[in-house]
Amino acid sequence: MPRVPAPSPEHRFSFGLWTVGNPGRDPFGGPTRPVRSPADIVRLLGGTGAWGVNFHDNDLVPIDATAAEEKRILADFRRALRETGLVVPMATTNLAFDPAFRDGAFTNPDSRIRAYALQKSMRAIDLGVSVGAKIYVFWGGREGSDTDAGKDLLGALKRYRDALNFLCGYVRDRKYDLKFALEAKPNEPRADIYLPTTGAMLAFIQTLDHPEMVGLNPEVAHEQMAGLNVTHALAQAWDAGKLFHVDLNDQAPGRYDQDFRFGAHNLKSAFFIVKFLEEVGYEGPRHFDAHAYRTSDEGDVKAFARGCMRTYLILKEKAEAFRKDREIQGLLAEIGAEFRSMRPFQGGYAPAKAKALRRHAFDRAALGRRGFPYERLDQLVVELLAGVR
Ligand code: GLT
Ligand code: MN
Ligand code: MN
Repeated sequence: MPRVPAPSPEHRFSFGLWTVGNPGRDPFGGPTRPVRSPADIVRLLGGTGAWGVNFHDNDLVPIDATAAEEKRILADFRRALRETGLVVPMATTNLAFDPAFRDGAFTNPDSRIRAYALQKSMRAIDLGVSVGAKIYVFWGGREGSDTDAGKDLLGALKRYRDALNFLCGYVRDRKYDLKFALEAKPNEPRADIYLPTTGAMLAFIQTLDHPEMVGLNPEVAHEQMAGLNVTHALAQAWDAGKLFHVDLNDQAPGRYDQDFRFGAHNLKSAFFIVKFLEEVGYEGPRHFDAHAYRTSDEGDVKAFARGCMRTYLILKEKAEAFRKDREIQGLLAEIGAEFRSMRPFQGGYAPAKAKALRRHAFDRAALGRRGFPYERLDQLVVELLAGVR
């Protein structure tokens, strides 16, 4: 068994204040853990090997804070960052909690609420940039519908677009070094959330005024809630040059938004995620948007944070073992073997190629007899993950 390194800043692991700071509230019961101050959460993370801490504006500064309170909170937070060496890679706006956002923020039918959402976002962007954030996430949890009666779907998309265009303009005007990352989710808290998947958002980005400023923050659990394969979503985002950030966690199919510890439910899918990110050379934050079980006490919350990072690093070792495994590589070579006779037909279109290909005689029956050794390969992956290989 290879040595698993301890998590350290070079691994670029980050957590949100709302994740490790979650006091264990759920729709059926109040907190089971004390509410910690932002500075305290930073100190808790400081001892775990994490690199970064992210926040919503109101995780850091309560929505009703006075200017004096804001100043004190920020001074404490900055001191904790200095003490621990943690950085702020990402920030975001809370456009979900306040009753004003009950029917959405950027897509709200009420133009006053839309304008307020823009004002809140500009202020939150200023706050994030002031502590070093380079990525700004937009998760539109309330942008959606519970009933489509009364919903203008095309109007909602237009408003969403207008809001992001406005905020891109703001960032450009201010000359901030900041990129936007959109995060999809199919449902919860709305019955249906607009732009429900990473793929839907990818298409939407191309309709914005500054698509180069806007990428994606796919979340493992959110794609899984939609019944999709998150590694495929990551691949499409990467292929488009849009994988700006990633929210790692876990989820059982067909359930509510569970936000489990990374790898807690489906270790094999977690392996394919890590393998993909490491193989392509993803250099962004590895953000764990996950929550400790409500049953955890504070000590167990630390174990949760360490668990997320340790599982990632174990799976990274396993990805390396996969790459070095001769039997596995042999099967991959067999699957991907090149056929020289097909070379004349490869590459881009050319009239001569098309002519030759039209004339070529294929042995369809022989092609139909070819099998692929995925059973053998998958069992080797299982054995690798089970630690018997
Ligand atoms: C909220 C949501 C997450 C988002 C966060 C960013 S807030 O907890 O469930 O998936 O990433 O707004
Ligand atoms: Mn989630
Ligand atoms: Mn998330």
